[in-house]
Amino acid sequence: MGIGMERGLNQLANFDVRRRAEWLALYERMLLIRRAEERLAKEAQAGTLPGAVHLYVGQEATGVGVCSVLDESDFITSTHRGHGHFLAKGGDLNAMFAELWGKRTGICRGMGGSMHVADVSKGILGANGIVGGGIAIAAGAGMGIKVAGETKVSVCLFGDGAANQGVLMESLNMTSVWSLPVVWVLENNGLSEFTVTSKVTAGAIIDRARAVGMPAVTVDGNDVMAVQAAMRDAVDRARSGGGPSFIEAITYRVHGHLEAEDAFLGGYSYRTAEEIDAWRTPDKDPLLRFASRLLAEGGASRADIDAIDAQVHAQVDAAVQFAMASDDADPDLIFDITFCDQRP
Ligand SMILES: Cc1ncc(C[n+]2csc(CCOP(=O)(O)OP(=O)(O)O)c2C)c(N)n1
Repeated sequence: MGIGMERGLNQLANFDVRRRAEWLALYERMLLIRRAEERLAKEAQAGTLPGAVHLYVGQEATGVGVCSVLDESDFITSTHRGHGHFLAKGGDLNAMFAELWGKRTGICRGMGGSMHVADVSKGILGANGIVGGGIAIAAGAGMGIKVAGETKVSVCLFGDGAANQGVLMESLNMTSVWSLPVVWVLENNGLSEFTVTSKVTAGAIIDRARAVGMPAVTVDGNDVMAVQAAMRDAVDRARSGGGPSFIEAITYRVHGHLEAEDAFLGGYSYRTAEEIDAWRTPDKDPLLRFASRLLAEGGASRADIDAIDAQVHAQVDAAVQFAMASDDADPDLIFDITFCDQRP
């Protein structure tokens, strides 16, 4: 074999090794979100988890694909369904669980709970109990980046229900006019709480971005590689001064709007069991799909996948133990945090 050919084969082998590691890391992150949330569902059902939780199960490929092309210093804003975004952007599982259990070791010292997980040191500007609450924050973060002359990116993850908040049109317009480094990621799961979004939404949401001259694409939000590719284009555009972009990721929420939603619904149902099952199949579920691709094209073996599963299970168990063993949040903190040192 000639030296040139040998070098070529080595390069190919290096590329494959790198790709295998990158793909396994994507799979591991999606699985961490899935297993963490399945555990939360179990704890909620057993009555051992306080408060309401809105789970991201089924949408993991969107959050992970989006965050896989971001640096730690880039910003994301999130939603009430924010655990997956937090973990995808590198948030700490122990600190997130402790936050959900209302403990001092929580990422917000137990004062925020599930709908307010945030870690500004990792660019996670926060989940948000106000639907659409992250939209203007993301636009503002983009403005801050531009004023500071930085090459960072601000990403807004929001739902199709949130798209009907007026602030979206204002923010799309301003980020477009001022060419701000913002990526708008619509996680279109077709549902807004207990309402099918198409019943309350005129036209296609993506056209609202096109109306302000913004590049906009629709991708399969359950295909982590498709999301990653669209994000790469959008982030390159934003970092190089090309302004905002809009990505619509088509996905589906497999769990209820919140755990134990039946207690709210009182017998009413807004979707069928068949519809939910259709999104759990190997050709729809983001984890099953990516596991097949890893085995077929990514150089991974069944043993690699099983090893990740075992490691993730252990990580989730350890996080529950950490949360439960931590001290409860200090109620006195409310005066330092909420009222900025202004004690009554
Ligand atoms: C300002 C505001 N209005 C209404 C609600 C109640 N609410 C909570 S979630 C939700 C629907 C959100 O749908 P979407 O943005 O598509 O997100 P998804 O739940 O599908 O992730 C509504 C109306 C709220 N939390 N805040």
